[in-house]
Amino acid sequence: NVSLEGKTYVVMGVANKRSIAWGIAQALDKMGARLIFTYANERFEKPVKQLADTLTKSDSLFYPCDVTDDADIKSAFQSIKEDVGVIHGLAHCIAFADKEDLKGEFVETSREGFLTAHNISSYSLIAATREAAPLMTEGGSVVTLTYLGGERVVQNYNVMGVAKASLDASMKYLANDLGKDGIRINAVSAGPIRTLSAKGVGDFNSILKKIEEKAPLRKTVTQEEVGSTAYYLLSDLSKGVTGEIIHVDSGYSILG
Ligand code: 0WD
Repeated sequence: NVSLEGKTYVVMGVANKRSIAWGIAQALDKMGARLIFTYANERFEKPVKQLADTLTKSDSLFYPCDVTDDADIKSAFQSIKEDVGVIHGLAHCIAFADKEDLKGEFVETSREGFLTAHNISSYSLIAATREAAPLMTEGGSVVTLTYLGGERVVQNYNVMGVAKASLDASMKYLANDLGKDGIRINAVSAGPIRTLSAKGVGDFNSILKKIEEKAPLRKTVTQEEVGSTAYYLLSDLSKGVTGEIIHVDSGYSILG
């Protein structure tokens, strides 16, 4: 165990207690980190603050940050700089696609739906990392969340799969840029977990069922399992690791 006492991490994307971001926040809190939460809009302010009240540490900070707006991202990290100065890492747990693009045939994807998915789910990593990196003056680590649908075709995942492929490649290019500043960036490819976002994916139940039947571990993964791998990537335990995708998926991705 490597303590995160004295370290500060920004967690983007806690919507409710089922959010994968919340699993990451709990794992970091358990190891003694101070947490900073950003949320998309006022609607999430109260629930995020209520969740943070259940953490062991009570020094969390909260900032609105709609990742479709460059000015919003800039001002959130500017405020974080003024309020805490140095940060040690960032967990990017944000994605969105229109529901109608998460079912049926991929070939029907509209230009607008394609751009929305890529804007929120992929470009946001680049924009947030650009603003966060200057605050990581003691070195740092960024983690993003991806999914198998970016590596191969997963029924109904459609445009989000293509956005995840873009996210994965962005993560690698960012790793190459940031390495010289002592900043690492990696992705966790999580198995399916029932969250608010997952509700949008057509026939999500059968995706979960397939994992229980076929994955080597014969079970779906938990937020806690994703959280502890994110902790590993955000801590010095993974000091030599950057540009990597770690599958936390009960082994499902090794199957043909
Ligand atoms: O099965 C799953 N649930 C998997 C999820 C498997 C593999 C990967 N993932 C990924 C998702 O694609 C996403 O990148 O994990 C990440 C987190 O998703 P989640 O935990 O499944 O879903 P959810 O709880 O709905 O969180 C998504 C967040 C929300 O949080 P906040 O508090 O920030 O609002 O993305 C947010 C959404 O509101 N979000 C935005 N945040 C800022 N600006 C925006 C936006 N414009 N749009 C959506």
